[in-house]
Amino acid sequence: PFLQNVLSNNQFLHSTVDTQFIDENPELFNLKPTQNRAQKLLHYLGHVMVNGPTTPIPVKAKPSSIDPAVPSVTMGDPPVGFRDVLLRRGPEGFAKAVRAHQGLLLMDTTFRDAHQSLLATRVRTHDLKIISPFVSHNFSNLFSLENWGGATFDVAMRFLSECPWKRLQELRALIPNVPFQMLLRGANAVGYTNYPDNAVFKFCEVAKENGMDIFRVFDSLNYLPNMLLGMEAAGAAGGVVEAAISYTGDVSDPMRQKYSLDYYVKLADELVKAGTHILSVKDMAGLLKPEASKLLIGALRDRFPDVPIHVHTHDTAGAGVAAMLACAEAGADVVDVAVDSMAGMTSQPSMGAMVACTKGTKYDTGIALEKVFDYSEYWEVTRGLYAPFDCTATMKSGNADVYENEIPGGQYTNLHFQAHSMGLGNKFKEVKKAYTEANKLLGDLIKVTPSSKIVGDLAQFMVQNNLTRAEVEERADELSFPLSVVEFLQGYVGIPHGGFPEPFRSKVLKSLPRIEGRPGASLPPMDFKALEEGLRAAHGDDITPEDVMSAAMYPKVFQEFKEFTANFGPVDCLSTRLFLDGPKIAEEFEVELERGKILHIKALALGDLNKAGQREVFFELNGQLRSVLVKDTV
Ligand code: 3PY
Ligand code: ZN
Repeated sequence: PFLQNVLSNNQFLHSTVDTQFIDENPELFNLKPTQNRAQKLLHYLGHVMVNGPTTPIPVKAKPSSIDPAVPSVTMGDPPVGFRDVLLRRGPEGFAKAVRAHQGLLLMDTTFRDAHQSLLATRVRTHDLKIISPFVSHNFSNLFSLENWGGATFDVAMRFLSECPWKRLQELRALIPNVPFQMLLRGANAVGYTNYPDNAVFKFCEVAKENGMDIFRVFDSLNYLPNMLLGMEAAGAAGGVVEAAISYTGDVSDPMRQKYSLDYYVKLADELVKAGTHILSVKDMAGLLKPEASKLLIGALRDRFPDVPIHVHTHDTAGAGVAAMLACAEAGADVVDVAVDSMAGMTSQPSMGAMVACTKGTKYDTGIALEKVFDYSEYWEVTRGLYAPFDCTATMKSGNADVYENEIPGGQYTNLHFQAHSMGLGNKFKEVKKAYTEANKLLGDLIKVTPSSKIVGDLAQFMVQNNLTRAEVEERADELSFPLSVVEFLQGYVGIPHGGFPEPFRSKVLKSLPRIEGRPGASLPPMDFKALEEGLRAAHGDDITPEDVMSAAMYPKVFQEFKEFTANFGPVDCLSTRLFLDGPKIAEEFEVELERGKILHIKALALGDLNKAGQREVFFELNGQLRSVLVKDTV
C-alpha cells in the first residue's frame, strides 16, 4: 500500500523528485502479491469441514486425537557432526573420515523410506520440522539422515500440497550438523521415466544448493550407463556420490546364478572405477540374508579396502537386524535403520535394536539408547496422525514369502493395500504369485522403481485376465499388454542384465521400434528458459529456480499444486490433524504462517445447505468474525 501511494503521488509522477535510486534498483518492484493467506486457509478448513480431506484417504480411519509430545532440547548449537567434516574436507575427505571411523555408523531413514514404506509417503514437513532440533542435538553422530528424494518429491506436491524444496530448506536450517541424504533414481531423477541429461544435472545442482549432501544413485535395472549419468550429475553438483547396487536373488544360494556374487562384484568394480565416493548395496526388498551378507559385503570389503560401504535393507521378512549385524561384521561402515516405532515390516530394521545389539562391541554406534526411546515415542504418537495411510490397518506382520516374490518394501505395502481395498484381501497370495510369474516372464529382473512397477503391471494384467505364465508366453503376439510392459521391452528403461527375454520380446513388439543403448541419450535437452517463461506467464513472477525444477520433473502435478495453493493458501502451515480432518466446532487453534506471524482461529459454526448447494462456514480469525462459502459436494 505504501508503494502504491508513492506511485500514484503527483509529485512523484511528474518527476519533481529524484527517482534515480528507484531506477537503478528494479528489484524494489519485486513485490509479493497481496496474499491474504489467512482467508485462503479458512477456505481450505471450511472445505475440509464440509467435504472431508482433499487428499485421497485409503483407510477408513481418523487421525489420532493425541498430540505428540516433543522431547526437550538443550539450548545452544547442536554438537558437531559428519556434516561439519563434509563441509571442511569435501566429499573425498568425508569418505576417508567415514572409512576411518571406529564403530558402526547409521543412516536414519525415518524421514523418507520408513514412511514411504509404512505410511504411503504421507508424512508432512510440519511433523518433520517439530522433531528436527531433537535429531540435530541428539543424533549428531549419524552418518546421515535420509530425508528427501524417492517418492517424497512427487507425493509432497501431489497429495500433501506442499513444496518439496521448502521441506529441504526448512530441515536444513534446523539440522545444520547431520548430512542429508536423498535417493536419486539415476537417469530418472525423482521421477518414473528418463529425463533429458541436462534436467538430471540441473536437478542435482539445485538440490545441492538447497542443502542436499549425499546422493544415493541407483538404476532399476542396474544398467550402468544410467547409473553413470546419475553419478556424474551428483558429482558435478558437488555432492557426495553414493552409487548403489540394487540387490536381488540370493548370493548364498548356489542354485541361483543370474545375480551371482561375481555379477555384483563386477558391477561394483565399474562403480568404483567411475569414482563413487561411497559404495552402497541397496536391498530394496529385504532379501539379503545374514549368510549372503557375509559373502557379499565380505567380498566387497576385500576388494575395496578404502571405499566406505553402506548397506540398505527392508525388514519385510523380519531378518533385517540379523542381516545388518552380519553386514557390520563383514566390514560395512554404515547400515540403514529407522526409529523403532517407524521400523520393521516393510520399513527398515529398528534403530533401537541395532544400537542395543552393538552396544559395548567394536560396532558400538555411539548413540544413546535413551534418546532413541524419546525419538521413538515422538514418532509413535505422530504415526497415529497418519492412521488413514497406515499399512498396519490391514498388514499385521512381516512375511518371509518376500524371499520368493522379491517385491520391494514400498511396493509390497502398496499391493497389499490395493488387494484389500478391492475386496481381494484373501487373494493377496495370488497377487504375489502372479508377481513372481510376471518377473520370470520378463526374464528375472532387478525390481525397484520403475522396473518393479512394470512387473506389478504385468502381474495385475495376468490376474485380471486370468492368464498363466505359459498362456502369456504362448499368446504374446495377440495380447494387448500394459503400456509400461511394451515400453520396457522397447528399451525405454534401459537394458536388463542378461538382455531382454526372447522370443517374448519379439512376439510382443513385432515391428515396434527398439531403443539402442541409454534411453536418455536420445532425448533433446530441456529448454529451461522457455519452461520458466511459461511458468511465469501461468503463475506470476514469483517462480523460483526450484519451481522450475518441480515443473521439469512433474509438469501437471506442479501446475495442480500451484492452483491448489492459489486457492487454499499455505496448507503446509496447518497441523496434520487440521490438514486431514479440519477443526471441530468451537475448537480454537493457532497457525504459524511464518516465524512470528501467528493466526488465532476458532471454528464457530457450519451453516445449513443453501439453494445453490453451498454451506457457509463461520470462523473467528484473530478476534474477528469471518465466513467462507463452500460448495457441499458430499
Ligand atoms: C524409490 O525409488 O522411491 C525407492 O524407495 C526404491 O527403493
Ligand atoms: Zn528402501
